[in-house]
Amino acid sequence: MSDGIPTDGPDIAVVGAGFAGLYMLHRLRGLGFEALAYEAGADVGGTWYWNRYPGARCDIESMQYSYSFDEELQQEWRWSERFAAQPEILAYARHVADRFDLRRDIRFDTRVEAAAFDEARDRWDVTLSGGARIRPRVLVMATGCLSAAREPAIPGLASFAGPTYHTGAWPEAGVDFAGLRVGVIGTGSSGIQAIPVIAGEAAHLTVFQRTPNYSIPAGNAPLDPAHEQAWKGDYAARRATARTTKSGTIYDFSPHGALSVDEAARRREYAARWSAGGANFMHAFNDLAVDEAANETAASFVRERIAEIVDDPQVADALSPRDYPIGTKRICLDTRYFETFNRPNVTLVDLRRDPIARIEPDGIRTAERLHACDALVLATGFDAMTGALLAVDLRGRDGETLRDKWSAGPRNHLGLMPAGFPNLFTITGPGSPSVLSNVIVSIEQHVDWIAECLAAMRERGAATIESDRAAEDAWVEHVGAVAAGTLYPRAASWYMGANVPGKPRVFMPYIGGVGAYRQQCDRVAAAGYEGFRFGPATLSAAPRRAAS
Ligand code: N01
Repeated sequence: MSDGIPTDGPDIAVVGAGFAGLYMLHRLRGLGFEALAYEAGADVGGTWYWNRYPGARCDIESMQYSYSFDEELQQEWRWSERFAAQPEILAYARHVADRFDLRRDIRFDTRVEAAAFDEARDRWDVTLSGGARIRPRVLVMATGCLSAAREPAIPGLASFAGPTYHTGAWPEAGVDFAGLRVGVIGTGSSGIQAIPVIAGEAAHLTVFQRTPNYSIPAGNAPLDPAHEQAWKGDYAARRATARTTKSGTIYDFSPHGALSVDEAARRREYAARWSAGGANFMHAFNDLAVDEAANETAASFVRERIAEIVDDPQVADALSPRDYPIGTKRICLDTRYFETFNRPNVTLVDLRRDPIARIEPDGIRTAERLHACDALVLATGFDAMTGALLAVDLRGRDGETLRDKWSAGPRNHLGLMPAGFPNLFTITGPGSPSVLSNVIVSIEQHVDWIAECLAAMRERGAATIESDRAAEDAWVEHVGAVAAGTLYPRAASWYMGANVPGKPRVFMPYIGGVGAYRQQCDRVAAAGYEGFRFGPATLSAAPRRAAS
């Protein structure tokens, strides 16, 4: 396949072997399709393969952040902590790959670089790293929402004399910060998790913060065996409930609005949830995402806790978010994050007051002075949701590029398929609940929908499926309208594309909720894939069954 002459390759190509790619491969195999996955990394795990930075940990509880598709799998796997750390989640992904014998159909260290739809053959012409080409009928993008790491455009970054690490592409061998002066740029979820751990290792840590973030104590602890048993004894029913919720996660949802109770009751509720830890805090009242005054009660409660925890009032003030509603950027969960700023070896640089001028060989120069660093950590996030998709040169009908099609923001039907790109599915793509949900719940729903759609295609003898432009227009409008009814667009967040210079400001995920979204997808399928069009098989494009 390396001579540049297109060969057929698998019938279905899955791009990525993270949680989405692994389950997609398993489902396709179960349906008798011939599929291969192509993975840029050397192993499975996706985001949990690349994000090995110190302190990396899930912010959804272990008993909920796992696959539900196999009862034996969910019964046999044992999580050790309430919130699993990256090595354990990666071990879980590896276990799944081995248990279901998926590795034989994954091509590692292979990046999908380009894919053009060949209208004469109804096949994708896909170029892999190294120049090999394959011609699958169907392309499933399981590329993840937070997988295109973003380096900041700070002058002089390349001139830094010491090593520079990005949290989203951490060295497999780990990094020893002992005795070093470390600079961390960025205080999103990644920075907030890494900072306390690096502070414990480094001689000195300087944190460069542009925007302070709301963070709630995770309350992580060894997993309580009684809690584990309660879940495992009732797993199927709890998973079914989770699928009907807004975020695909069971929380202690309050039926009350924040302003419907008096201040003392409100504070009691916040205090109880703050000490229990976790994102349950954000469900203390049912209107925090939509009512500004309600939201402010939660935001000010967090600011008060920061002021209590941090010894230096000036530092506490700089760490206190004020200019966007709580929860409209992904809420962070931490382990002694604010406490870290009481350590004598930690300095906070408030970039809003003292901005970075440039990076020099010896460190970071702000308007006021040079902050000497031996190593730099970029916790600067991702070109989220669209970055990994647009990193592949995707061309649909008439040679239209996805980059052009999405130049004013992502467009697709149901978050599953852009019009003009037949047989191209996106798992947890923009326009679907994806990053606003327990992503494994959303992955399972998308994979099941796509698998059943492909089976329906086979049944009909169709060669192609593609979404209608009118259906796409209606969906994009709906996604925008639902977001506009919330406080989310108020924050300059990566949900809005605001962290990438020049990226269109569009609220990308679907905020209508996992339960409501699933119903819409199911309704579309039950109505014969309403809003999608099947194309007839041509001789060269007839669907194939796997030999096995
Ligand atoms: O990235 P981010 P992340 N100069 O984009 C700063 C998931 N996740 O990797 O806000 C100075 O949130 C930037 O500042 P500002 C989770 O969904 C989950 O932390 O743009 N600073 C910000 O502080 C999360 O939301 C888990 O002003 C610059 C930071 O870098 C998502 O991934 C763990 C800068 C980037 O924050 C992304 O989180 C980790 C510059 N030029 C991640 N450019 C868990 O499950 C950027 N910044 C717990």
